Parts: sequence; structure tokens; C-alpha cells
Amino acid sequence: MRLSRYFLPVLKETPAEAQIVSHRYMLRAGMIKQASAGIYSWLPLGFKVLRKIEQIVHEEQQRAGHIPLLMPTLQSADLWRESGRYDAYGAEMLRITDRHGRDMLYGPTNEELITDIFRSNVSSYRDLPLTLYHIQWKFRDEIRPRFGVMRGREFYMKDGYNFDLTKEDALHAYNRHLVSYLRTYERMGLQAIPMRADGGPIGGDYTHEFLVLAETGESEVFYDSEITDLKFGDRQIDYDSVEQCQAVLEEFTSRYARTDETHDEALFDQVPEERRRVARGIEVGQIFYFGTKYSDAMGATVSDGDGNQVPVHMGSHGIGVSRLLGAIIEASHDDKGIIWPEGVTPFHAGIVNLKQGDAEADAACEALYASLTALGLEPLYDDTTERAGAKFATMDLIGLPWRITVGPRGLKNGVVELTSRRTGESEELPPEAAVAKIAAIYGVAKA
Ligand code: P5A
Repeated sequence: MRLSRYFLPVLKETPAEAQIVSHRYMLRAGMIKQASAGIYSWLPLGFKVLRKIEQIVHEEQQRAGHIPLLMPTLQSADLWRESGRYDAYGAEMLRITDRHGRDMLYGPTNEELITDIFRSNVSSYRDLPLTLYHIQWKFRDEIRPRFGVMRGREFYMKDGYNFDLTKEDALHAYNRHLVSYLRTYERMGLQAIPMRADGGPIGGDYTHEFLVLAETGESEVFYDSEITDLKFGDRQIDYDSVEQCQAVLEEFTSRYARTDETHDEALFDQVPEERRRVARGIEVGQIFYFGTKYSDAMGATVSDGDGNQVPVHMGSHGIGVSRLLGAIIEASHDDKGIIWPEGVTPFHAGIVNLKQGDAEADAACEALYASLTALGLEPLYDDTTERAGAKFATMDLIGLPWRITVGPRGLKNGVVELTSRRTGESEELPPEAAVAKIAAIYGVAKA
């Protein structure tokens, strides 16, 4: 993409309404624009990162064997009356009446809708196990939407639902989600710690939230500091293996880690004092096992092979896809702007032309642009006539992990400058070597 043809409305001023750094930078970098309280338009740069995060979520869900589908945002109130949640959900549910006077709602979650799909189509244990998921907009009329995409009213969520014959099978599905979530967050450069939590309006009493530690997080958390040493890394897991998934769950949940909803002082006191931590965290996901809560209420049963009709065991599993943008920025920024982890960066590298209009500099930039593009990478080429200082400030603000700076002086010596956004370190090297280095970082072959 050439900056002169892009739509990147960066702001020089810090917007007064933004209280936390991720919200400030998302507004300043022209990623989002508020449409009304807690509801945002996703401008091109923000939309690009949202799509990258969504893609990682899809890949990891499908790696775990979960099947994508797409359910609507508007739902009929009738299903929610069956489960008993139509009244129970309260003021957070946005209720709508259509022209025929039918009660509708903008879905805050999809347990009822998916249970209805299941009961209409599945009747035998032979079709289990089954996990279906989608990534779709949700609406919760939060009393205090704030911090930009962090607590929106309209937000983008991956929500998945498992259907199993037995509790044991459903707990394997739970563990499989825990493993796939660890992988998912690490690919985004995040450490998200599973912590025992409360079922809230979704239900069940076996649930973990995934928290990214950050001072600006809305949840108070209590944990054993040893837990922060755990890394999932690049281990290969067989998602069908009950033992392997169970082992990961045990490894990542055996130390004390709880949100304030389930915090237990007496248990916490058993953690050696020097390892006890009280901190804040951003909830980027939550997994639930709630047994037959919805299948009992809505009559979702299967034949069990022994001539009985039994209610299916279920769980649901959510990732806050739009909230993740905020969480990643909270975890990765400096006083100049965002620092995108390579896994989610909107563009792989920036190209800054220090002297637009200089034939040699222009040609060198065009050649870099063509080489990176040929590798399947997406560079953002600042081909405007702005001053160098302004170009650098924009690149730092929007946080591309790598910048190639091209100017007549370097070109005389046959070099360009490659700079890491994270470390600020620069090196001078021939253009082809800069391209090779970026290709290696992103794991793409140089033709
Ligand atoms: C699990 C999937 C559920 O709704 N039903 C389907 C279950 N869980 S949850 O914890 O309530 O939400 C899942 C994740 O969505 C994000 N989230 C939000 N993001 C932005 N703004 C909001 N107002 C908001 N509410 C929830 C969180 O990341 C949460 O973990």
C-alpha cells in the first residue's frame, strides 16, 4: 500500500476522552472512530488488524477440530424464553420489536440459537462429539462502555459451543479449548493466564477466564508468580488425545490464579509469600462447562446407543476478538506509539522515502516495494512529501515492527537503513539484504 493512496487519518492531538493508552493510540493512529457510545467504525488500519486477529482465531479453532458456521446478530426472543434467560439477562440485552410486533434482540451470546440448531439436526450419539463456532458481532448494553474497544457495547466475539454425550467428553472439549486458546494468544504475542472465575449469566461453575496482566485491566486478579514462567511455545498437541490436553490443563491451572469473583484468601495464603501477586488483568477470553443447563431447558437430546434419550453436555467458549486489539496495545507500546507483534501487524514493514521526488530514492523505494510484495508481504510505503520527522512519527505511532529508510546519502554507499520498532536499533545494509532479513523474520521464502 502506498500511503498517498491510503486512508490513514492520524491525529496529532491526544483525544481528551481516551483514558488509557490503547484507546488513545487507536484513535490517534486512525484505527477506529466512535459512532456512538461503545460503538465504533473500524477504519482501514484498525480493520486490517481486526482481520489478522480473526484469521489467527480461525486457524487455531480449526486446528483443534472446531467447525465454523455463521449465525445472525438478531435473534428471536422465543428461544430465550425457553431457556429462561429472556428475563434473567436484564438491561444488558438490547430488545427490539419488529413491524409485526415480534420480540427480537441483538444477540449478546448464542447458547440458545446454537442449541436450537443442534436439536433440529442431531439426534444420535454417533454425531458427537461436535464443536461449532462463529465469529460474529455481539451487543451488550453495558452500563459503562469505556476504554474504546475494550468495553464496547457492540463488539466482535469468537464464540464456540461443544456438544458431547458425557460429562467426561465435554471436559475434554473444555481442555481442548484451553490448549487452543493458549496457542492463539501466544501467536498474538500475548501471555494470557487462565484463572478460575465465575459463570455469571452464561452459567455453570466450572469456568476459566484468560487474563492479560495490565495495570489498566478491569479485573482484579490474585496469582502465584510461578505461573508467569509458563510458556506454551511450539509444542505439538494431538487435540484428540485426552491425556495430552488434560496434561496441559493441569500444567497451566495447578497454581493459584483466580479473579476476585472466586478469590479465596485461605488458599492464597498457602502460596509462599514472595510469590503472591495481586494485580490487574484484561479478560480476553473465557471457557465454560455448564453441563445440561441449555439442553435440559430446550430439549436437546440424543440417543445414547442403549435405547435412551439423554440431554447433551455442553460448554461455551469465547474470545474477545475486538477487545484483543486493545489488550495487545496495552501490552506492547511505548511513548511514541504502538509496537505490533509480527503475528498481527497490519503491514509487515514500512518504507520511508526521505526524499520523495529524487529519482534514485524513488526508484530504490519502488524496487523494495516490488520485492517485498513479490514475497507475499505487505509493505506500507510512505511516498508522501512530508518531512522526514513527520514520516518517522507516523510510522512509530502506527507501530509497524520494521522500517526501511531510504535516502540519497545511503544510496550513494549502496545501503538503506533497517530499524526495529521494538528495540529502536538500526543497521545499514544493501536493499536486497534488508528484504532477505524481513523475509526471514516472517518465514517467507525469498525467490
Ligand atoms: C462464551 C462464548 C460468553 O459470552 N458465551 C459464548 C460465553 N462469555 S463472555 O465471557 O461473556 O464473553 C467472551 C469474551 O468476550 C469479550 N467481551 C467483550 N469485549 C468487548 N466489550 C465487551 N463489552 C465485552 N464483553 C465480553 C471478553 O473478552 C470475554 O472474555
